[in-house]
Amino acid sequence: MATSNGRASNDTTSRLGSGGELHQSSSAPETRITTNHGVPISDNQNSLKGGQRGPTLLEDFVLREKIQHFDHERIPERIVHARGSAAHGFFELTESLAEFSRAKILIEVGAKTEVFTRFSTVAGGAGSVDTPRDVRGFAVKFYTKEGNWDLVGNNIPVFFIQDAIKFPDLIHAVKMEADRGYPQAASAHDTFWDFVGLMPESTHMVMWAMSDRAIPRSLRMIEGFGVNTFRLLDDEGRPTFVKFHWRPKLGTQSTCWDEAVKIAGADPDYHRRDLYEAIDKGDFPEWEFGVQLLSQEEADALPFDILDATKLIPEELVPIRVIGRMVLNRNPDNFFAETEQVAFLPTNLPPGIDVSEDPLLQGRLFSYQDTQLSRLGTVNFHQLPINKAKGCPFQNLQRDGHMQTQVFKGRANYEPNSLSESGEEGGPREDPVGGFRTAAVPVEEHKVRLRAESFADHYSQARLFFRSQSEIEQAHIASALVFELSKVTLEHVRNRVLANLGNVDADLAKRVAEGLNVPPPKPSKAALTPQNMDLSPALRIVGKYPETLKGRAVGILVTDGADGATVDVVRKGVEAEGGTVKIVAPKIGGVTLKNGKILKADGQLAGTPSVIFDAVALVLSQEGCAHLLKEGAALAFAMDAFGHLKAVGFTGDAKPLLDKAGIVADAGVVDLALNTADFLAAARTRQWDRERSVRSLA
Ligand code: HDE
Repeated sequence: MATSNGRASNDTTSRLGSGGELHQSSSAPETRITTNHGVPISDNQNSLKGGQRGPTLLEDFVLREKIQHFDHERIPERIVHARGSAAHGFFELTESLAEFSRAKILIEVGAKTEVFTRFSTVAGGAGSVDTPRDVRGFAVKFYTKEGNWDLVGNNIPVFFIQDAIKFPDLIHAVKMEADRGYPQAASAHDTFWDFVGLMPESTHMVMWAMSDRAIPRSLRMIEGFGVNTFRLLDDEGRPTFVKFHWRPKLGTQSTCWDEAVKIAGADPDYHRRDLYEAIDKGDFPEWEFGVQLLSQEEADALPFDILDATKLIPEELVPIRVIGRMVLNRNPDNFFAETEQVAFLPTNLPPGIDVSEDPLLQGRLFSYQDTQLSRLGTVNFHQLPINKAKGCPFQNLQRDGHMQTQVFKGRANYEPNSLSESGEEGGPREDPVGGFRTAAVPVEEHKVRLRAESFADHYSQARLFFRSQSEIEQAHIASALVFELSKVTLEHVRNRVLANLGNVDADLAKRVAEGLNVPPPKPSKAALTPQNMDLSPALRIVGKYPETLKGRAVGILVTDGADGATVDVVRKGVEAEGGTVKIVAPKIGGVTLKNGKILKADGQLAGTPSVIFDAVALVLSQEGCAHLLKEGAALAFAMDAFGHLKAVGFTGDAKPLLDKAGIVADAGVVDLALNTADFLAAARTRQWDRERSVRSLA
């Protein structure tokens, strides 16, 4: 019997009635598809028509509701930080700050607070790629007992601008150009460099943006910073300035620029997948949480203004005190409901944590609440599950608004009121002692539109950052500047940036000018003569964290006839250090090893390039290698791994492929038959000594 969807009616329970007629009873209510209003649907395959080939009928509310909901599923993406990836987890306080703050989350050692953390790029749209050269957002929502605390930071401790009023200009300049709609997710274009060249205050951040910090290997391997200066307040309201820091247990690691570009093509979701898969397999990323604390006197004694977001406080001047840890241990259940709808507000501050007069932060205090209204479409976005305060009750006398999900009882929607049964004052009231209080700091009395004189030094810390870098990292900064400025079509823009670089470091300006093959212009006029600050090695990446395979991935390329024992030794060594091994083969079905066993592949060669791994091993048979010599993807696999300074392990039969790929012997190219330990040691880091032999650096 033809049924509505052409399928045998085996999808409902059929039974014969007393008269022998066929009854089809419906499936259990909780398993039925319904309309959004609970009406069970009989057919989700066909719209209602006038006859099998007739017109669809307007009365088909099932079709109309479904299509109409679909038409309105997208909401405006974030105006910046549109592309993000997030996870749930917990924060645990390991050392009390009771001496400085009354915030329970900073006092109760051992207490665990639920968090939701969203990492993001800044410039690209929601559908752009994970590995552009860009800042990474590092936003943490702590669901504390005293209300949500949103620490909305970045993976770079300073920012491009000093005053919030310039933020729309900065973002307009860095995003795709207004007339042509490109480039997507890139700073290497005219408008960005025109803007930063005209804003010397951005120079320090430009150094960071051109450093390897902006091309992270993984979101699990980035540092985080609150950027702005905040205050802690103790019970008596005594303020202490504070800077917040996140330090990844896996260490900070970056890619090479060429690698980042290729990853963007091979796997636009590289960071999102890396975070999701690590958590999914129980490899939970963890960060230490640290603070830099200083009194007003200590702040006044510094040679820069801590209210200026283009300045950092070198750790060598004010050490970072580790007081807690964050572990991300659960993936979102639904990307849109959680990662897209989460709303971070720097104004979400529990009692005992307060803002400072940093003009950048001051502007942020307005912007986030405001932007959620257009993005989430209601003043009640705090009632969405992901935004709802969890660790505490929330009540007040605010009412109504779109999507009001709370059903308030009684008439008292104002305060004070005396409408409770007993006639006394009823409903929630302010708490002068336990409620949030602002630091009672003095403010000047004149209204002015002025930039503080103490903000005028735009080059000393840019110089500090550049000169504190290792030689390798300095070369990467210079090369990134050459790459980016080579994409600038306006000579006067390039020259202005070069002139500013002349105030950072004359040698840097010279190297970049040579890289562009243009004469280095005179340094631009600096408002204040740049000072040589004591270097801060803590600002480096290279050499700052232990070399490790933990959280890293090694790709083993195999062919038929490969030696299974070699694969096993490499796999065991990598996994023993907390790394992951993926088997890559010409076909996804895998290969037949020398011993006749089948080794399944995790990835097919053409779709699993070496750029997604931290190190590679080529375990090939002679015949298998002969085949791969004609396979471009295999050559690229080997060449890119070598070119990206990765360890390359190989079996003797793989030598022809290494030779054709131009791979020459060095400490990172290891014959696995001789010594797997050397391969594992090399795989824990990048072969920096190789770099100058594989690419010209500025
Ligand atoms: Fe943001 N920023 N920002 N920002 N920001 C936003 O709010 C803003 C700045 C940061 O994963 C927006 O919800 C102003 C610094 C992150 O959802 C918006 C200024 C830092 C995220 C906004 C800044 C940040 C945002 C857009 C200059 C590091 C993503 C979407 C004064 C401390 C949060 C949104 C998430 C998002 C305003 C500069 C971090 C437009 C006005 C500095 C991590 O409100």
